[in-house]
Amino acid sequence: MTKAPVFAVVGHPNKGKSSVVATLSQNDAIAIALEPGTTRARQNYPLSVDGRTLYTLVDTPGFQRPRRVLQWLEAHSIAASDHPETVRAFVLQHRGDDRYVDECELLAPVVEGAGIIYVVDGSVPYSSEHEAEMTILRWTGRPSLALINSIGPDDFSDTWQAALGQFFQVVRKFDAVRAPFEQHLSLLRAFGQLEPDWETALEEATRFLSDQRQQRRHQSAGLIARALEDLMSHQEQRTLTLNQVAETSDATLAETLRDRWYRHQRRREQSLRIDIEHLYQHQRIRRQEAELQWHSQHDLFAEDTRKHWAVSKRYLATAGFGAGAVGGAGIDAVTFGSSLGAGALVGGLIGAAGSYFYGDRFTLPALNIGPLKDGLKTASFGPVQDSQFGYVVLGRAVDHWWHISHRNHAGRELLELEPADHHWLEQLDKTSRRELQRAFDRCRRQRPLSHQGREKFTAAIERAMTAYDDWRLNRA
Ligand SMILES: Nc1nc2c(ncn2[C@@H]2O[C@H](COP(=O)(O)OP(=O)(O)O)[C@@H](O)[C@H]2O)c(=O)[nH]1
Ligand SMILES: [Mg+2]
Repeated sequence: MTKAPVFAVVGHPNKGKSSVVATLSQNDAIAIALEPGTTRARQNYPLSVDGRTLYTLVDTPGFQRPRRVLQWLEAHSIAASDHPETVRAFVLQHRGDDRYVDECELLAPVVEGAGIIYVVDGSVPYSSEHEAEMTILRWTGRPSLALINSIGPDDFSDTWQAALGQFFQVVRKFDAVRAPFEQHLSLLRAFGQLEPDWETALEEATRFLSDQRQQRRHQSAGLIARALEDLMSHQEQRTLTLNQVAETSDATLAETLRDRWYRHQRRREQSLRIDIEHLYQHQRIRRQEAELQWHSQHDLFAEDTRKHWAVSKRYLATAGFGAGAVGGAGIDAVTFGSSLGAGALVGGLIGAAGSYFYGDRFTLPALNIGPLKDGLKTASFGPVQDSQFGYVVLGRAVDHWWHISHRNHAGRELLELEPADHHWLEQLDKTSRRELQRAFDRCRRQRPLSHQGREKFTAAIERAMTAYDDWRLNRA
């Protein structure tokens, strides 16, 4: 097996070198700072899949004294044919020399065989002060690629392109923070073209990464399916002695169980978020998201939450919603208006009809107190009977997944999850709609999904994720 390629990411301080390393090595632990000089020693960041290193990125300090270095090189070179040797001699002779610590650190991996990724900021004008460092890099004779990464809003990439083209074999625009995954792959392929020794390894790397991306999508669907099963079937229970029954009012009991139920649902949703983030190797995302909310007095989902994530009546009709329970009466016959009063009443109606409610608000479970048995009574709260709950949780989960799967590891901005203004599931095919609704129905009856049932549920969620991805793409 050939050795995995190594790329040294070099350039001026504070131009996005560490950001490029973070993105290409899928590692969000890399120091990216506002202050120049964050990186003093070079640092290796391998990208591994299944314990195998596909390639390694080397983060380096920026050039500090390129003109001095070039002077030295010119003074010690006789002909162009000795340029790579002269650079090597420079590094050997100046190790430990305080003046050239940064240059030695960044040139060492290159003279040891790394390829060069030179990073510049295309939002500031090109200036000839870069020519010394570009010349040094050219002298190394290593395969080289320049990236124009724009940090600010202005665009001077044309002049950059013209200048860089004279020093580097390939010049690409590459936004370290926003470049889509396909561009990461395309960079790797470009490097494979530059260095025949790396072509096979990098072809393989792009294949591994594409497969991994598919797998992660599938695994995410599985994680979302599990969370939905938990959330939709969750029940809080409490067993009371006769004394306790006498001392505790139904209202208090309902409140306690309901609070515990809310808390469980919120925690479970949070753990799903973290699982998805870790799956994509995002370990330190700061996230802001409205919690699942209810109007606690009425056991109603907060209207905002519902408005943004619930599905429409038309959607439900095509999902096989209410079949059987509603029968010939038609779906609209069981639609209550928002004029309908307190949650308790609504809850009662739902319990009685064994059906759903999808008016302008939607309901959460009612308290259930079982019969006396051996001097004990069992009170329970849940599972939720309203399948809109499932659609809300699903919508929020898919939206979060989408942001994570498209986020580069250089991203440091707060992840703000805001509700969509669109019934995104309307893109989904009918079969998937039915699979989702069927799974929700089983869960709310606390009937665990069979292995096959879960596979179908997961597949439907995965198609919903794809539909959402397409919808986002078309909107962009
Ligand atoms: N908006 C934006 N900011 C970036 C981009 N790349 C880097 N930055 C910012 O530029 C600064 C320097 O980035 P860093 O990767 O640490 O540069 P380095 O010193 O060359 O390693 C940081 O504040 C980054 O957040 C980019 O593509 N877009
Ligand atoms: Mg850095």
